[in-house]
Amino acid sequence: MERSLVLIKPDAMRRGLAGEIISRLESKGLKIVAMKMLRMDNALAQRHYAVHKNKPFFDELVDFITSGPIIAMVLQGDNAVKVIRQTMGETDPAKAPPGTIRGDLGGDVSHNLIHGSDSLESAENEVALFFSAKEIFAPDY
Ligand code: D4T
Repeated sequence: MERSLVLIKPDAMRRGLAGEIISRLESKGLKIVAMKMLRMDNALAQRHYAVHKNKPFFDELVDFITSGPIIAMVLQGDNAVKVIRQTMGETDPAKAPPGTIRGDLGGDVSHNLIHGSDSLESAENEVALFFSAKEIFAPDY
């Protein structure tokens, strides 16, 4: 079983899509083992997106992710990282196929509703940025 970090981004919160996104992920059999609503500050955004530091879109990305509240969740299940990425669809919603969160709910490449860790290694690091060990439940509740 894997654990991965999901962020429901400010655009999804503003559009009232949090419930739909959570529902799609739970329906895939993923279990919510941690969850909180928060507004990321600049320092947390810089750490979370550190790999994108030199990208041309970095400042816009940090401004957007800190622009309003988000929901951070840890989801656990078999192949959680891959299942979440498949359920999200491609980064650019215009390229994401129907049936995926981004393909069905839209947006654009800078406002694409959801973040999911892209590897097991990133998942471990990202989960630790948002949650302490005691905030994460065992999945057999
Ligand atoms: P995240 O990291 O948010 O789950 O998105 P992805 O894993 O699908 O996409 P990514 O790492 O390539 O990009 C990180 C983040 O940057 C935004 N972005 C991306 C942007 O604002 N402009 C761009 O041109 C690109 C490529 C969207 C997601």
